[in-house]
Amino acid sequence: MLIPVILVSLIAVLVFVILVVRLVRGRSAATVARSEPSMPAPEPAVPRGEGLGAKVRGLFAGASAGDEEWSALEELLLKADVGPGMAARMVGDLKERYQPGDDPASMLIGEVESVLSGDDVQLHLPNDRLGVVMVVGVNGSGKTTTIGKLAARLGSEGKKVSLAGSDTFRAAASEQLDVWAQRSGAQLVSQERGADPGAVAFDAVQSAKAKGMDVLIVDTAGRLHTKTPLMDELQKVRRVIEKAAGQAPDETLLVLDATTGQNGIAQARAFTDAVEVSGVALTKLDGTAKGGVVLAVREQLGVPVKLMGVGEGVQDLQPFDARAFAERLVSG
Ligand SMILES: Nc1nc2c(ncn2[C@@H]2O[C@H](COP(=O)(O)OP(=O)(O)O)[C@@H](O)[C@H]2O)c(=O)[nH]1
Ligand SMILES: [Mg+2]
Repeated sequence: MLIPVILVSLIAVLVFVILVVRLVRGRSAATVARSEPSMPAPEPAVPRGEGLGAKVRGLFAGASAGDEEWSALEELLLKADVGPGMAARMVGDLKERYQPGDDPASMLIGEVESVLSGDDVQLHLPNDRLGVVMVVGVNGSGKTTTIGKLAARLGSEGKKVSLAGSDTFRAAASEQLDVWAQRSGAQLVSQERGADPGAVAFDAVQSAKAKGMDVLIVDTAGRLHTKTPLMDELQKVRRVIEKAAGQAPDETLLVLDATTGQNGIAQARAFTDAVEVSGVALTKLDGTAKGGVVLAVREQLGVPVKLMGVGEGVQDLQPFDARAFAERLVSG
């Protein structure tokens, strides 16, 4: 009687032990399976790297895209000099459209492109009279270089180009402009250092008109933008051009160094307050700078980028292209 009872009890204990062991094994196997990626990640449309795109993709690599990820994305955009208003707007747009599995870096490229693609990026120059382009910006931003490249481009389109050396403040300014005039086949009007910048502009307009030139590009001084006399001087040059040419400059280009970051906003505002800026030429995009500041300038001042400087050579000037810019900014 006792033996069968013991036997049944033993079998019951054995079955119980086997069941427990199986359960524990199954659990740990499930844990291992969960911690390993079940599928290889799809190949991204944008190459991996240390750029903004790689960081954004890293952010969204986890399972969820919650408030934390979105505010981290906003933080990344701020670090890229995109500016607070624009960063908030872009994050808001992306948040609305994002679906799990989407590539956030590709979406960001599309977003930047769509923010900028409605802009009028053409230079509006007349065909039937002298067109005047006034170029402003702080020292070293790349005004003279950009003028040289632009002169070469217009020249290659068959236009007769004149340059005015209204940066009479710096000693080497007119020699540098002269080098660019020769390189680009443009005619130069300049005077000695310290001459009145307005007088140079006036002479240059008269001379260009008399010679039947198509375009006159006016170089200006760019010493520190915080000093009011420079802005007064630029306003005067603009008035003189208006008087001599019969109308305001057809284009007033603000040259902005892409590496200046948020400082670029303060600079841009000082110039747009003083003279009517019609477009930005963003220089030094061939370096490490990605030019996120353009989005901030675009948002806060409403001025479109029309030209991109991508090097020091005569050919290194490109018309602004929203898609190319967006790709450069995000995937760098
Ligand atoms: N790498 C690079 N250098 C540039 C570019 N544009 C201008 N520079 C350089 O920036 C420096 C200042 O340019 P400059 O035209 O003299 O500036 P300005 O003082 O505004 O007339 C020069 O050494 C130029 O060669 C650009 O697009 N890329
Ligand atoms: Mg210069």
